[in-house]
Amino acid sequence: MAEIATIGTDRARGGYSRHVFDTAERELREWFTTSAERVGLDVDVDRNGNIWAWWGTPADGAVVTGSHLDSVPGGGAFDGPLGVASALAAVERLRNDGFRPRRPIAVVVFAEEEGGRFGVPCLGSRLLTGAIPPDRALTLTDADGTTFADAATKAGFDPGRFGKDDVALARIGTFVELHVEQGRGLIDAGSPIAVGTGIDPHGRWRLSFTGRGDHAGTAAVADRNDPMIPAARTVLAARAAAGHGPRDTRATVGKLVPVPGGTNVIPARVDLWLDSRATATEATSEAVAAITEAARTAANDEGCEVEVTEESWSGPVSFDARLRDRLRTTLGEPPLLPTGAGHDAGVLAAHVPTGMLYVRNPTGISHSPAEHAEDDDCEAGVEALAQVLRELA
Ligand code: HGY
Ligand code: MN
Ligand code: MN
Repeated sequence: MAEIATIGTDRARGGYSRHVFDTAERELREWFTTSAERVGLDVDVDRNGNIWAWWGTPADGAVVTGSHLDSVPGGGAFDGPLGVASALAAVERLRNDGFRPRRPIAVVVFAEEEGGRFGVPCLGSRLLTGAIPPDRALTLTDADGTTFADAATKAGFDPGRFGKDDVALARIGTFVELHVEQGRGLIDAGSPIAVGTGIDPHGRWRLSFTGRGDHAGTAAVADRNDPMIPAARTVLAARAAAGHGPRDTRATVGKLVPVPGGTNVIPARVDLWLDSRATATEATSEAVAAITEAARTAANDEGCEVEVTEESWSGPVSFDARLRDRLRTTLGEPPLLPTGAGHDAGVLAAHVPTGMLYVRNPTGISHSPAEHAEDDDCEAGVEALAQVLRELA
C-alpha cells in the first residue's frame, strides 16, 4: 500500500482519483504487474482490460481472488487496492510457507469497478460476464466526451475484442474478494474481519433538465425557465424518499453539473445523477419512482423539460451459502455482514460461487480520504485470505 500511496493523489479534491486507462491507473497497472511477477506469478491482461496474475497454469476451476485499483473521484486509499495488495501478500505468504496448491490460484484486478470515468460500475467484470453488451460499453463517454473505445484503443486494446469471455469465466472455480469495510459493521461487532452475506440492489439514473439559458442580471425572474430549480427540488425529493425501511432506503445526488456553468449565467441545462439503493428491489424502485415523479412536476412548474435515463442497475446479491459457511468455518466464525456497497464479486456471483471478506474500517467512512484500515486489521485480513486460499486450493 505504501508503494502506491503517491499514485493518483488528487490535490484539488483530496484523496485519490484513479480512473480506468488514465495516467494514475496505468501506473497502478504497472505496479501490480511488477509486484505480481516479484512474487512469482505469471501476468496477463484479458481482452476486457482486466489483469490476471496466475500461480500455476491457467485452467478451469481455479481459486481466484482480487479486487480493483480504480477509485471514485477523491476516494480513499483502501477501497479496491486493499483487496489487491492483500491478495498478493497472501499468495507470497503461502509460497514462502512452501504451500503447494492442487488448483491454480489467480489474483485478478478488474477494470473500472467504480465507474468513475465512464459511469457504469464494474465495467470490466460486466464485460467479462456479458452483463453489459460490448457496443453499449464502447460508446460510453467520459466528461470530456472521450469514448471507452477510444480510451481503450489508446491504452493498447482492440475494441473489436471486448465482450463476454467464456474462457476466462470458465477458469474461475471460486472467487473470494477481500475489501475494506465501508460502514460501521465491524466497529460495532468488535472484530477485525467479517464474511460477506450479500449486496443490496442499487442503481444509477441520470436526470437531464433543460430550460432557457440566459443572463443572470437581465432575465426577469417571472420569465425564467431555469433548470437549476427543478434540479434542486429533485435533490430534496431524493432525501424525502430516503431513510425509510430496513437499513434505510438510500438516495443520493453526488454529482450535479450545470451547463454552461457560469456564475452569472442561468444554465441552459442541468444534469444530475441519482444513486439509489435499498435492501429490496421494490423499495429502490418505489424511491426512484417518487423522485422521478417529483422531478417531472418540478420541471413542469418551471417550464423546463426533464429526461430520465437508467445508467446502471445491479440486482440483489446473496453470496453462495456453502462457500459463505466454509469461509466462516475456516476463519473461526467471524461475524457475517451484508453491505450496501457494490463489488465485482456481486457481478461474478451470478456465474460462480463467490464470497467476500471485509477488513475493519475504524472510521466507518468510505469514498472519502477519511477511509482507513489499521495495520493490525490489514494483517488479520491477509492471514484470513491466506487461510481461505489454502483451504480452497
Ligand atoms: O458504488 C459502490 O457501491 C461501489 O463502490 N462501486
Ligand atoms: Mn467503492
Ligand atoms: Mn470497491
